[in-house]
Amino acid sequence: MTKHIDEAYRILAANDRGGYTVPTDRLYPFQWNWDSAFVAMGFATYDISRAYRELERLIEGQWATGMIPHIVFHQPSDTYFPGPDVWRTNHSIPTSGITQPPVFGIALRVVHEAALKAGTDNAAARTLALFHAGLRWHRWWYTARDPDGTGLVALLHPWESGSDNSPAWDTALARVPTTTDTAVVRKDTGHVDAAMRPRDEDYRRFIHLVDTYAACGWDPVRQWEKTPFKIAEVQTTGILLKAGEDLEYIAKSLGLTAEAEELSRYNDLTRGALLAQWRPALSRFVSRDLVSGEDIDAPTQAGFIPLLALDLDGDLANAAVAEMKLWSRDMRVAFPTTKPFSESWEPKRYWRGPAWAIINWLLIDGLNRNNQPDMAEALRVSTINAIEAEGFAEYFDPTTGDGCGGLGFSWTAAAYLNLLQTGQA
Ligand code: 9WN
Repeated sequence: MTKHIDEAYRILAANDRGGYTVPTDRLYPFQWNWDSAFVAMGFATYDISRAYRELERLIEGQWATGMIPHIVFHQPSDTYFPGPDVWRTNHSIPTSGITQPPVFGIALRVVHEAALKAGTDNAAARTLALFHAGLRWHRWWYTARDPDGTGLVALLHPWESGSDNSPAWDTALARVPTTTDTAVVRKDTGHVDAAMRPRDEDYRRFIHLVDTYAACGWDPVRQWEKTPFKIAEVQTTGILLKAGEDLEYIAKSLGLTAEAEELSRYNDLTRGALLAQWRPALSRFVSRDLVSGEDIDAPTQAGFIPLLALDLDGDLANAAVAEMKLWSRDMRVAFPTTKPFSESWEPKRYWRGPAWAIINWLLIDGLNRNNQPDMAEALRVSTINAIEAEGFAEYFDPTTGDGCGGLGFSWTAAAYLNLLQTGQA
């Protein structure tokens, strides 16, 4: 165990580019939004000042609208596509033009509480500045990505989900043309096996959407009108609600009454909306395609992420867990991101089947919240064992346990440190 803890520290140090952490060398040479939030929670287990720094560097990229972009291009690199020239966002620090799941608020509470416990210098001031950035981002979600006030927030690009090529997008993405104004010159397949990555056709559609939004001048209202891809999504909304609860908690602890009330209103709205996405026949939550108006019933991990932010009735939680057990049965490593042996299941292809340590982390927290300690513990042990056997891989083939994708991965190191600590609690 000590050997692996040291290796986790070594990876986080090796991926440090000056106060921010790249997901892994070369394949992802910039600062990614939700990666950094997980990484900050990893740092919070042993270096609280560095944990704050990770979040502070991320918000250097925050837009005037409040959006925190999915990539901040602090320094140039030619090992990743698409770079700033494709995004054309004209931000003073180059950034992408889309966002990613708002794990930030969850991370901020973890860092804040660790700082209070350790008596870290300047903790209150550092938390306060980050809290305001987080609140501005949540306001952006509720205006730009839920203009009708439904309580569910929408994604306008598969990359915003963090689960880029999930089967959940297949139907909606098929409506997006494969034509692009930009040359698609992939770099990812030069770093890892193409069979583990999204297909070329997916990339062409991803870039078509980037071209469309660049042509809208990245104006949220124009994008909302123009987009052929608009998904009210339960994984992101579940994360937003948990982060909203954590920001509300911080607001109360800092005596920010008006801000706490504002967050509480958002949270109440979303809690009801998310609960309404439960489908008893499927024993999970479903997203909605806002272009077709239809439920997205593709069986993916996203259907269980709302447990993170909801206190479900016992029957409902038991039904979700029974379904999760069914998906995990006979898997060497849980939790598969697509239901095993379903039509779209591909155990090695990125978000179409593999198990990811950070997804497990969110699921474990959701299971514990909903009084399911046995399943939570099984998943925690399964994740730790996979990492100790295969190293800090980007993700794992659930059927064989093989580590896949990039190696020396920052969020896998952070997950390992966090999951060890959860077990000691
Ligand atoms: C696009 C960095 C990121 C993760 C995402 C993961 C992958 C990027 C890509 O890598 O996405 O954002 O180029 O494939 O899907 O979750 O944040 O680790």
